[in-house]
Amino acid sequence: MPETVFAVITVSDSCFNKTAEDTSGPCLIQLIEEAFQTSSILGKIVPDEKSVIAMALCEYADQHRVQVIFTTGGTGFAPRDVTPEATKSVIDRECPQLALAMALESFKKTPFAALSRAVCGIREKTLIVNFPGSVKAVRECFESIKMVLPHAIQLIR
Ligand code: MTE
Ligand code: CU1
Repeated sequence: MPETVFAVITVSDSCFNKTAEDTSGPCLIQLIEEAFQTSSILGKIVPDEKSVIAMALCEYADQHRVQVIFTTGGTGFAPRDVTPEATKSVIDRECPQLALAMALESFKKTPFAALSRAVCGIREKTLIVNFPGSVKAVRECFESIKMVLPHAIQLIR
């Protein structure tokens, strides 16, 4: 079985422009390292542009053939929050219950979970999971699905 390879895409205009520091991407990388004992984690920062996000997703899925791509940011209601639309444009199959699992756990923490439009889906053999942009949300959402990820990865390949 090939080693599981992950990718983390931080979706944020301000992090891309370097007017803000990316804290959620590094946090997510650390969570993956701890949970899966791996350092095979690719990562990049992209602006809140649907086509650029979609291109990054396709690059990791089609060229690097990573098993799971996590995105952080751009799931909310602001005009430039388009990560879910970019994700929907590249997936073959949606995984609504994975998003539901995150939402149910998130509602135990905050009613503002209602403001995330996060999408999960599969492109060929790559699982794509949207997380909200804050470190707090990334920690909570990762925790809520990490237990089912190994079996999910096993089923997809
Ligand atoms: N989900 C969890 N688990 N914890 C959080 O703190 N924050 C919410 C929501 N989901 C939050 C959460 C908030 S305040 C917003 S605005 C939305 O995610 C969208 O965030 P994003 O635009 O950074 O993706
Ligand atoms: Cu918010």
